[in-house]
Amino acid sequence: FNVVREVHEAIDDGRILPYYQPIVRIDTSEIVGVEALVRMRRKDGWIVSAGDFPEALADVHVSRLVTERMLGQVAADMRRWLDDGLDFHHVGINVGVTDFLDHDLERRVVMAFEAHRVPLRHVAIEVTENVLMGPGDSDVIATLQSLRARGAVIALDDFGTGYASLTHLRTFPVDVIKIDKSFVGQMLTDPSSAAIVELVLDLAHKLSMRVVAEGIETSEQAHRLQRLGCTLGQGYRYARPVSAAATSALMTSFG
Ligand code: G
Ligand code: G
Ligand code: NA
Ligand code: MN
Repeated sequence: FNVVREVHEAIDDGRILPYYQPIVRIDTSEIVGVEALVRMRRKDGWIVSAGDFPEALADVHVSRLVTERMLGQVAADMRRWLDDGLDFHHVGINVGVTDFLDHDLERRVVMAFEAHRVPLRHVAIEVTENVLMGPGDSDVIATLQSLRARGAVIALDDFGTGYASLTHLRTFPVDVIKIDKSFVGQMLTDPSSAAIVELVLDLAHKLSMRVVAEGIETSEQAHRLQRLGCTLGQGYRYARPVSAAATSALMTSFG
């Protein structure tokens, strides 16, 4: 069975939904935000993640519909959290290369959040280096600049794994660098990974960017990151991605 068709059907049936993974202050484990991650509920009820349907996110038509669903549901969830008095800074939304092809991403983002009266200052747009370096890069950068001018935060995801060179950090409209989980996962055993983490933290601070360490799984990793001056993190040590309802409960209990 073709996975692109399966996702298309899931869109029609309302079985495409966001899960959320908390982003925390490493020193207190206090939740400061979440990252939205797309999930598909299969007909058998099983929930699968984006890694299981990359072809669908690469398909121009289907990925557009997936993004539409994600924007709408994330905005609605955020409205509910704000109404419930839950305290969070940002909710991150992942966008890929295909999201920029129709040149209307800014309008789509603005409309989705306006429809639910959610201020864009609570929204983080997560892109990878490859999105910034890809075809139509000047248009991508202009779109991100406009979203940023409207208050959104721009986060550079999986940092260190893509093609961007350090000089690009000067010109990219970036507020937050997310250190890829591969470096965090190996920083205690591999000196080069530790050196890269240190370098990214140093560089980001000198460029006045914030840093989120991804893929924190152990308290040892958390402590080392803290000693290196990394204040924000994300990973299974704190929470796995969970449903919107479970996210409210997490934000309530920690907030
Ligand atoms: O949660 P998970 O393992 O499935 O994420 C796998 C990859 O899919 C990650 O690189 C993540 O950035 C990407 N991803 C997750 N959610 C979305 C989404 O809503 N849109 C796009 N374009 N990519 C996503
Ligand atoms: O590319 P991106 O960073 O958006 O991908 C996020 C993916 O990483 C999600 O699929 C999420 O489930 C996964 N993830 C989140 N925290 C951890 C972690 O601590 N360890 C591992 N191995 N994966 C994680
Ligand atoms: Na991401
Ligand atoms: Mn990431």
